[in-house]
Amino acid sequence: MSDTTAKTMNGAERLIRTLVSGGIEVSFANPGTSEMHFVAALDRVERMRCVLCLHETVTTGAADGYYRMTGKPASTLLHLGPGLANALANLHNLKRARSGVVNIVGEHATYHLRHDALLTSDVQAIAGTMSHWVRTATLETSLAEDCAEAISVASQPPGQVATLILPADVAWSDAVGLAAARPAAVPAQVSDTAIEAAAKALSGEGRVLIMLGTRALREEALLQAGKIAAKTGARLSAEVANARLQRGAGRVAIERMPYPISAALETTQGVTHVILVGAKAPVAVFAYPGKPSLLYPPEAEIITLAAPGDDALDALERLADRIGASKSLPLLNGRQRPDISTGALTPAKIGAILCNLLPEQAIVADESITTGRGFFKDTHGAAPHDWLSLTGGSIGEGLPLAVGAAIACPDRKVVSLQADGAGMYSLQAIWTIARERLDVTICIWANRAYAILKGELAGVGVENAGKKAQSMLSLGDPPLDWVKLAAGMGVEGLRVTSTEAFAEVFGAAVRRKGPFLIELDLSS
Ligand SMILES: Cc1ncc(C[n+]2csc(CCOP(=O)(O)OP(=O)(O)O)c2C)c(N)n1
Repeated sequence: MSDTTAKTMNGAERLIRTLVSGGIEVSFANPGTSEMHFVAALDRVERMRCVLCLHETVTTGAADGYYRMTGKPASTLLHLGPGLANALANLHNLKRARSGVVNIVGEHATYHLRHDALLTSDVQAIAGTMSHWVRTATLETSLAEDCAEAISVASQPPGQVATLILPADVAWSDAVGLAAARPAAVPAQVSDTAIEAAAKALSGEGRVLIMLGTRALREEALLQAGKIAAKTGARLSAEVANARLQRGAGRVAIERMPYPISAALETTQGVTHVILVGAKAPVAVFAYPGKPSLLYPPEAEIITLAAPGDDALDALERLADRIGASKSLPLLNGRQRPDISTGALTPAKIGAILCNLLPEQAIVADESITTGRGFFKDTHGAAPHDWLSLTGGSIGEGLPLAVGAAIACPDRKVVSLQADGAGMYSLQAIWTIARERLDVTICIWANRAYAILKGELAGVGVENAGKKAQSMLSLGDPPLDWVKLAAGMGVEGLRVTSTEAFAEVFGAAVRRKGPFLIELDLSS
């Protein structure tokens, strides 16, 4: 940076240089007029990779995938209030994943705002709903300092949303000064009191559930949790949806909290203590008439061993040590190779194929919804891999997550497991996958329905749904043609209708490098 400190440059260039010097080298962008100086400055700063996304929901979903895999924030570039509004659904998922991002939103020039031109809106208010920190840069203050602060905020463990609003005249005016982002705080060590409280619960008579989330789902932390479970008989569970779970053969066996309330309650029946490690105590995703919201006995004691931003590995190691579990043998998944030869193309067969053929160190971006209900269980014995799920329930993040993960980890295969309805929210991501030549195999579960909502209709107590109601849950007329949609965006693909064909095409797709889409016709 020193060579550029004294040089005159505009705010946009100063901003990009500050981002790069703060370790932010990827920007997921969808610019407009007010961001043109940022776009122009890209050619003057070498290390910034700017990834064009054709809808803003792709930018924030990709930034989430990138953070989950690198632990480093990316930046976005969004166009005024409407661009930010388009980005919010996946910003919500990103925030729920406890990821960090420097969310840059262009704004009208400061002197232009009072004229209420047609793209004017309350950007600060829109940003406030999904951000931990919002700042509008001004001509009077230092843009570099604002940017450095945004980077620091975004990097605070476990990760935060920092929104920096950039008026066009701040971007085009000269900006001086250098600012360095403060190093991110390291995850805090938990207190001895927290270790003692957890140890006491584990040594008592009761039934203990250990809920693991965030960093506690990484391989080494899971190993410690597995030792604690082996020693004490405590049950381990991940949350219903998890940002990144390291799993597969040779890693600690762990289930997720089931989505259906009755199944979740079965797993927590009789639990007297819930120990939280980077996770929240489980609650139902929705309320249903006559069913509880809490997914554990209300009288159970909740003990927080580690908050999501704390050092989960250290906490689990100390706890294992404290209770004498350091040498216990955890239950590990064995490598499984279920039969995949023939039979109808059912979800169970698909799960078996995934278990056999997921490549070692694959990154799975899972938005499978109904078709994929069993995939998590089906793939415990797959080769070791990372599993990313939809953390905020706002559908349309699967394909963008795949973009971010593939940019974060160019040497690993990304496998996108995608329900068709959810896929339509952000299919523009396929174009970015093609343009950036990302190593992603996309599997589309084409059941041509909002299948999950059929069950939800019954679940909330609606009996005898009429034709109009049923038609709201059908995507069959006209049928979506994903192979053509992908071809139209530069990605090759094939439709398969049999188990044999899926095994063959998926196997070939994951062996070669580069994008490929497989549409599985599950409509019959
Ligand atoms: C942003 C957003 N809009 C709407 C919903 C409500 N919703 C939940 S699931 C679903 C349909 C999912 O259909 P599909 O992706 O095809 O999955 P399937 O159940 O058929 O496997 C909808 C519309 C949501 N969760 N998020």
